[in-house]
Amino acid sequence: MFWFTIFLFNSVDSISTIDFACERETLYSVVPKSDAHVRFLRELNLKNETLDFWLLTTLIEHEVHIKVPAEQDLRFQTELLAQGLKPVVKSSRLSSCINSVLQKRATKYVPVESLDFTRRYLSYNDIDRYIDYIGRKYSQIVTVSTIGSSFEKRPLRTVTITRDKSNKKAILIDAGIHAREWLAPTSALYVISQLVQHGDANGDLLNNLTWIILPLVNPDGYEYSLTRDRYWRKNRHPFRRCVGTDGNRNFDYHWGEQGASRNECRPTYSGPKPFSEPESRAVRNLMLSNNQTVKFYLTLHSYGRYLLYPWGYRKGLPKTWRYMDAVARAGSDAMKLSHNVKYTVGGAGKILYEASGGSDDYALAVARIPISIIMELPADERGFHPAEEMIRSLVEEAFSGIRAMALKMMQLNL
Ligand code: 0X9
Ligand code: ZN
Repeated sequence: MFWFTIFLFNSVDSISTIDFACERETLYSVVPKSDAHVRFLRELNLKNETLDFWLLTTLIEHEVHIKVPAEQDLRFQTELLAQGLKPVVKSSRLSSCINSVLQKRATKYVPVESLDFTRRYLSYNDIDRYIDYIGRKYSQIVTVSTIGSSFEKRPLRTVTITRDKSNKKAILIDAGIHAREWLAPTSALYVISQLVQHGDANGDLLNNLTWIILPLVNPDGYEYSLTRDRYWRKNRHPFRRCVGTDGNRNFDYHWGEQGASRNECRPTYSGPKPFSEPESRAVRNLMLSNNQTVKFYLTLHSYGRYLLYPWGYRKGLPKTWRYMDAVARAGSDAMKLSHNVKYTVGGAGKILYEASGGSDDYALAVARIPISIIMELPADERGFHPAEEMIRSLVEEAFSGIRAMALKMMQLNL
């Protein structure tokens, strides 16, 4: 471990000094070949607190990605080899430290009309400025609302897009509950831009549908991951020993059961009680106050190219899974056609792992939104932060899937 001292210039031009540890870490890829391998990896995830599973599925022959700190490296390799698993180094130069070029770019002032989130990752402030701008410039079809605030008091803002106020069905999209999944808020912004700035090409999506979009559920975590620790996942609520709750373990449906940690130092900490966090409460209120019209809840995450539906807290499926499967398959077919990519479709608990307290399960079971889907967007070899040159094609791909899912949902009698 080595220590860096970083000088940050904040907006009032004073200088603050922050010391933090830059861990040297390795990202491994492992491919389970049997059920025993899958079980072993799942148990390793539950028992070893220092490993960070970036990609974990229960499917044989599907890659699993694990970030391993330097001091654990030898033990990790030995344990896996003993099971007949061959860990392959995907990246040996990972560091949670922020790349200063990226940081400077994210904080550089750019006039709002020129902000281009398809070419670089935006800071929280820039996302907020863009939302404001869209609200002002397209006020005939866009309403911007503040639906709550984050733990550190950043406003949580939705963009509602509707052409016809008497609209019947609505789609609710949120993104960025997990801080480090930068492509998720970026894709939500891209959906907004396509609908409002390219409304002519997307008339079919606006005619009979209202879009309610919350592009950044966890702004405190997002900003922290952009400026301090790029692999930060949770929000920034401080507890006695560690910081942060995993928002996607904090919803009150089978809260605190499988796949959610009670340890506040773990990336999947469920929080001290259901809805202990302002961000998950804001999403809940948004679902409940619109549940008469919202027929489709789509939550954007990364990574792995998955379209998944409940249940997440267990392996089984709800009675209505076929509707969600049809919508998800429309999305994966469209992306296969437009970008020749393969999305895996199925139940979240079955395909990934069981994890309770997720927003997707809550949407279906409690808010009674009939179609609830989690979209795990793609990565490149850098994992959560694809190269900026890749952003455009990745968000275009995502939009082609989202457009097809919205159209499919409209055909269903929900
Ligand atoms: O673990 C999660 O929260 C999601 N994966 S991620 O890599 N983006 O963290 C998957 C959640 C699936 N849904 C539920 N388990 N409810
Ligand atoms: Zn996520």
